Amino acid sequence: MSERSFVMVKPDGVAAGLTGEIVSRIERRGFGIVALEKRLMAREVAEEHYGEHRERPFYGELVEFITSGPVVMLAVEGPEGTIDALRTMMGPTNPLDAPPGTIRGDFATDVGRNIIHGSDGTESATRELTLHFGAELSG
Ligand code: D4T
Repeated sequence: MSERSFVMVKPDGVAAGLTGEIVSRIERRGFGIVALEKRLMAREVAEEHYGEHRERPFYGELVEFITSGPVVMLAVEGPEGTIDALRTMMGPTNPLDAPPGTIRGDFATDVGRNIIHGSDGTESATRELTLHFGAELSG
């Protein structure tokens, strides 16, 4: 059984020149990169992407931030468990809680600027891959 996740280097990660480092870590770990694209996320797409946070106080800033510059979107494939393994590589949402060796623990300090996103389960992976790449890449 294989599994696909949606991974995104956020505008802060792209601006900091971390795209290569992050893609390299994912590749060296042995995961497959099925698709990779750098682009600006449209506002409507960002609102949909973060739809579950619509009622949270930081929603407006979240949408502003994610559309503030180009992002690098990836469809990443590996064996069952890949979605969770990628989240482990990223570290917790708040980079100050993220241990060294994780992407956030090595390169970020701010929860609102935490440089990377990865789907948090199979349902969100399918939803996000479909939203950003289309249904044919969703797994
Ligand atoms: P993303 O979705 O960006 O990978 O983040 P996580 O999956 O790790 O965490 P999340 O969905 O809980 O949060 C989404 C996004 O909101 C920002 N955020 C979060 C924030 O700015 N302030 C906060 O208090 C929280 C909880 C960071 C990630």
